[in-house]
Amino acid sequence: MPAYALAREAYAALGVDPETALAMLAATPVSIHCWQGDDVRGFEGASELGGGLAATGSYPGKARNADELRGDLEQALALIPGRHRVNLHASYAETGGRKIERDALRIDHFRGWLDWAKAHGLDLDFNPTFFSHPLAAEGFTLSHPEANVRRFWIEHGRACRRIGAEFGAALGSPCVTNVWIPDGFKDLPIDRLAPRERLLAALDEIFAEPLDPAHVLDAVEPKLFGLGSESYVVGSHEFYLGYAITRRKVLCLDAGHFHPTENVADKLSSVLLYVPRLLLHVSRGVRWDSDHVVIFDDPTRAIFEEVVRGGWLDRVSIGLDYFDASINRIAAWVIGSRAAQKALLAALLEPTARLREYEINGNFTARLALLEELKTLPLGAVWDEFCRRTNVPVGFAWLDAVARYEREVLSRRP
Ligand code: RNT
Ligand code: ZN
Repeated sequence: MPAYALAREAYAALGVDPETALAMLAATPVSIHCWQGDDVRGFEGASELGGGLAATGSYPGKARNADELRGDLEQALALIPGRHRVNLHASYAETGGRKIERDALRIDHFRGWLDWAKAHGLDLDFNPTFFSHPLAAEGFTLSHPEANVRRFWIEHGRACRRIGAEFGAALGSPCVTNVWIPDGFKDLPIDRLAPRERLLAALDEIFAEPLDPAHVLDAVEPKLFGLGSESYVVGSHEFYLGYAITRRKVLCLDAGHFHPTENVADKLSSVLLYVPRLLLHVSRGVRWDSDHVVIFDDPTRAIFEEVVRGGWLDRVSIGLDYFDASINRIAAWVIGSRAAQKALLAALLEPTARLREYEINGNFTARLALLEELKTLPLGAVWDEFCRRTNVPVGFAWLDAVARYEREVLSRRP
């Protein structure tokens, strides 16, 4: 009997139908971040990556322009099962060689991306870029003490929101437009309040224009600390949790933005009591917010288990956020996307009702015993079946395609 038929029987014995899980998996897009393809460089000719972000490694072949980046994304997408979204940053605008300031960006500078997305059946998400820019060099943007610096970044945020709304309207799927700013102090601040008051006012200005939530969903992303903002981050968790609750915004939870021992999965059931929607930045911090490639590990699995157990797939947007320059960048996209999807599939294959019943009845012995047995059920056979049905390589074979692309395309980039 083929492996998938055996797997179906194994799951059926626990009251789980893998067909239902596969249908849910196919219907759940992952937003694939463009910035893994070029180490978060963008197309503005930035000499170094700002905002305390760091992509370490010097693997050859990174994309140098929009055509290369889109070509690389196409190769990655051909190896990732299902239908997905692509997540852009404002720094990936195509300005035809002319310098367009970030506060003057318009949908015209993203036509190339929009046409490409349409042609490939992809939806788009978006991010204003509040780093790698001279006006961010002092470490402050929306909370900068000078009004004219704040004004520039507010206008950038407003411009990006409109671009997001245009993406959403054109593609028929709301564009999650996510605000993350690097603002903070390396060393001990005296006034922790004033920068937060300024950020609050600036965000309210950015979001003042009424735009259709069917086209754009506003998200805000908190962080614990960054390189150069070790002592104080203006946009902390408490700041943005309060903001998202009072302004009815999407709260972004980046898995790397907490103390390394914090349980990010545990947060979902609390915050979803109060905020309308979550954006997940699926990432992997190793000792710090290092943005390693996502793998099928326990913290990632736990996050997806919570999403599925809570029935929140319709209130959670799933996006990837990592950047590793030490391995083939297309492989990095494929590994991380497939790992996130596997974690989601594993959660969808859980006999949750049964586990819940054990818990309600106080049968914690059976709860723990079954959770352990589930770990060695034939998840791999169901995953392979998904890849087969969606016409992407099954198993390790996908790496052959990446190796060929590296030989034929990446290795020719100086
Ligand atoms: C930074 C945030 C943010 C960025 C991207 C590039 O710590 O995680 O999401 O990684 O916007
Ligand atoms: Zn993030």
